[in-house]
Order: sequence, then structure tokens, then C-alpha cells
Amino acid sequence: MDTKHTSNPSLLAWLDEKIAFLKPAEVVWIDGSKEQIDALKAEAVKTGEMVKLNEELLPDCYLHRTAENDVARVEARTLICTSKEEDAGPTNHWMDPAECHKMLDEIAAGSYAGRTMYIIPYSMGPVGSKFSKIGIEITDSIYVVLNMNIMTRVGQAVLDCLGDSDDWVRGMHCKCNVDPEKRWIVQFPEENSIVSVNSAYGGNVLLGKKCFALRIASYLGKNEGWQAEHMLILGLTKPGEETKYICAAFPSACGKTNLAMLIPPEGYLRKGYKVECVGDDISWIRKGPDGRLYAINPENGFFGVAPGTNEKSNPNALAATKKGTIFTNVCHNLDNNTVWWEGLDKNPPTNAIDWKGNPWNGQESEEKGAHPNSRFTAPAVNCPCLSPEFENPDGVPISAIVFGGRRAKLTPLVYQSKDWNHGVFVGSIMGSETTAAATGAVGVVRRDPMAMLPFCGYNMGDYWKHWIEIGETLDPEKAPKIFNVNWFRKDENDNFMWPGFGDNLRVLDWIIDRCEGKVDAQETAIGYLPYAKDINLEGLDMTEAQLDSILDVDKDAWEEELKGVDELYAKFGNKLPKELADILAEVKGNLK
Ligand code: SAT
Ligand code: MN
Repeated sequence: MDTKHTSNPSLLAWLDEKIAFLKPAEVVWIDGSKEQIDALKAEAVKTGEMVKLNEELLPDCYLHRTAENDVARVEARTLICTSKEEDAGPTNHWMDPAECHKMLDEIAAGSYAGRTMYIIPYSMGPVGSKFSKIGIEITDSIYVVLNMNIMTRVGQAVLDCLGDSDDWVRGMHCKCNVDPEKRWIVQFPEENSIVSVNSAYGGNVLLGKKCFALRIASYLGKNEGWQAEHMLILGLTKPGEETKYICAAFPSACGKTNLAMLIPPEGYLRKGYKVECVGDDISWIRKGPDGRLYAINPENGFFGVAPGTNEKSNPNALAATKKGTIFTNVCHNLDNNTVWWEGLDKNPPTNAIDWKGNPWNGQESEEKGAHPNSRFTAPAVNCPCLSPEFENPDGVPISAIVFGGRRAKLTPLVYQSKDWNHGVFVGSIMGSETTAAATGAVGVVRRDPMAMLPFCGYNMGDYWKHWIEIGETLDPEKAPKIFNVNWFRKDENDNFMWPGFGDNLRVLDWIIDRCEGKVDAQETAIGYLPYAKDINLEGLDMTEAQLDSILDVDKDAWEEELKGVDELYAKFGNKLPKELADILAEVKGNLK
């Protein structure tokens, strides 16, 4: 094998072992050069793996369709393999590591025969930043290579930065036959390794993303004193003030990308408000030299949900998809060789191919043209509102942490926790209606603590404890303030009661004012709620009374809700931090 790329002994030994085991016909190192990437794109077009789109309208953009049974993350087949089952905890699927390796070996052995093994060296975070971590993913899929090349920093610079260090995450992806019965997404936190077999869909195979940057990284963070969170990062600048940064955690497909790239309402724009995007999905957070918490976005692109993205909902994301983007499972408009999805505009193409690859006429068909979890993989640099701090190796200082779910009832538009630990409690009791981002039923409320239910790489009780311990190291004056939001309240007729999108800035505005002690709030059983008069409704077709109706605390409904929290907490036995049990009891008392 060609070894000019690195002399790292642990990496070379691992590769030798994998080559002997997987038996590829060819081995190719990914250096991320334009020539190499262009050649791979051409090859993928030749084999039909990708379709080249209209070069004038969508330069350097491609369409890919996955197998019909391979369109979302598979939580039931996602495993955390630790030597002790207790270390994976009650919210993860666990298997004994030795047993799991045996199972995976049987599936993967020789599976690269006749195929090419691509070796992708990548950095999560700016290459060389103290926040950053390095991974090596081997794959037999060009689609994976091209997506990783957008989503992460790839190439020789990463290997140079790694040097001879053993501190890198081993990732093995084998497409196999894309057999759903043999599909497994497995994290081995104690081995710093990931194995993914029989899938070719985004979150299952772009191993830098959920597998590494959340599951493995959360485990590393626990041991090394930092945090990996399912959070966007945005910068909000008020006229004449310095930029404040907010991290916000929402489950998949609940609008993180839209919030991160928000365009302020007219009146705010006129005054000079500005929102800039640092990240739309993942935050790595650690304490800076000044005692404040700092965050980076470890990714280099956006793997966003296409349906619903349009000129109104998220013009910045749409703009980001106009070049160098890979579309997955959207609808192919044959008239002009572009793409379309539900909610893009009101003119579905009539001469099209749907996400399954069948002829589709948007005027006639009852079926969807794009899969509800169809995606775009767009380079971050394309985003018109990308923050100038995006590449800052020291990250950005966080003023506020925001949790949020999709709840038609109960949860008010916004409330603030009483202190850090109460904020951890607020995150831990998050509930949200399920979406198409994972296989399974859609629209069912489930508990999704910190939006990390599918992504926490260790016992969630220990994870909560880690949050509490981080808080103990922070000066309360410098600690981010913690909030909860809900953009998704519905009235009796199933209509959303809050306009959402750009108007969410009105809530962020209040949040920053709270952080700076500029505005009062009312203390309630669940935390501090805004006075309706303090949320600016200027330019909105909404009365203060209407706003009040989503700033309510229905005590009976909350008591019901906390029964679900009892059930969740009970699963953790002595792993449940006492601090959280105490706060739960206190909140219950407040509701009496
Ligand atoms: O499919 S991904 O896991 O990458 C996206 C998501 O579900 O948040
Ligand atoms: Mn996500």
C-alpha cells in the first residue's frame, strides 16, 4: 500500500488490518484536492450513483437517491457497545462489544471485494484548534466521500496535524447490500471507534456527524471536561452592540437550520438587527481562559432537511444550496434538470422523477415528490449569513443556552430557568413530537432530553451529572443563562399560534435582554416567563392577549407531564443526579 500520506503507526496498522479483512480491489487516499473530488464526481455520474444537475442553474450540484428502505437514521439499530451495559444506560441500545464485533465481522468480512476502499482523513472543527478532533473513515461509497468532503475538513493537512498520535476516531463504513435486516450503526466509545454496515443514508454513514461529533464526542467530553451537544450556534447583533451568541438544542427536523439562519422581521432589520450562523446542528463546548463557555461548530457544511425550505422560511439555506451541493432523495425536475421538494414553491414540476426514481407529475400525483427526510448537503461557505467567527479556532462565547421541542400543547413560547441546575432540569425533561428524521411513527410525543436521546454516547444519568459538574466550575455571573422555547403551539383548529421563522427573533431578543438583566419576568411554577408586553409584536398580526395564551402555565397539564418525567427518571436508578430529583420534587410542589 502507498504510505506517503502518513507514517502514523496506529493508523497504518489499523488500515493494514482492515484491508486484509475487507479485501478491497483498490485503496484510495482522499486528499480533498479539486482534481480528485472532480474525478470522483465524474465516476459517480458514470455509474449512475449521482445525477449531474443543470450547470447553469445549480453549478457543481448533484442528485442522489438512496434505497427506499434507507432514508433515515435507524435508532433501534444504533448501538452503544461498552463493556458494562450500565455505561450505555437505559436510553441506548447496548450489546457486549466482543459479541457485537463478532456479529459485525460476519457481516462485513470481505465486503469490499471488487470495490474501492476510500480512506478519508477528516477533522471535526478547524484543523489544529484545541476544540478539534481527528477521525479516519474508510468507506466503499463515493457518495460518502463526497458528502464527508462537504461536511468536514478533509485531506493531507489533517494527517499532518495528527502526526504520530493515537488520538483519532476509527470509522468503518461498509455499504454491503444495504440490507435493512443487517443494518447496524455501532459506537464503541471505549475503543474510540465506529462501525456502520448496510446503510448508505446520511446520518448512518457520514460518520463524522452523529456517530462521532455527538455519540463518541459526548463520551470523550465527559472524560476530558467538555461537552458535545445537539445544538445550533447563532450570533445575534443588536444595533450598536457587540454580538451575543446563543446555542440551541432541538430534536432533528425541528427547525435548527431555520433558526440558525434566521432573517429578522422588517422592523428589526430597519433598526439594524443581524443574525449570523456559526452552526446548525452540533456544538462542541468548553470553558475558555476567561471562565466563560465557548462553542465551535465541528462541521463544515449543512446536512439540512429539504422539504419546507423556501425563499420565505429560509432564504439563506436555499442560497447555500445553489452550488457545490449534493441533494439526497428530492424530486428531479426533468424540464430544466433541477430539483424540487414539497414546500419549495407552489409549482411542482409535471415532468419529473420522484425520490423513488419513478416518473412523477406534481399536478396529478397523490404521492410526495421528495421524501419528507430528503436532504441537501451544502458547504457552509455558501451561506450568505455565515458568521465571520465560523473558522475561529477559539470558538465563540455563549450567552444563552436554549432548549426546545415540538409541542402542540403545554409548553409556553419561552421560559427561563432559575439557575444552571434548574436549566439542566429543563433540558432533561424536554419532550418533542417525533419527525421523519428517524424511522418509526411521526408526531408522537417522546421524552428527548437535551435533544440528545438518539445521540448521547453514554449513560444519560452520567451525562446529566456532567452538565451539573460543568456548572459547578462556572462563576454564575459568567455561566450562560438557560431557556426553553416552543414555536409549535397549536390552537383547537390545528393552526400554529406563533408565526415562527424570522419572528422567532422577537423571542431571542427577550432572551438576550434577560441575559443582560434588562427586562423583568414573572416567576411561575416552571420558571421565569415573559410579561406579554415585553415581547415586541410590532408588525405582527397578533394581540397581547393571543400572545398571553401561549405564555401560560396550565398546572394540571404540567402535573400530567411530570408523570412522564417520573417514568423517565425512574429508569436511571442511582444514576439519576440527586440535584435533578430534588428540582423535580420542588417543581411538583410549586404546581400544587
Ligand atoms: O440524518 S442525520 O442524523 O444526519 C440528521 C438528523 O437526524 O439530525
Ligand atoms: Mn441533528
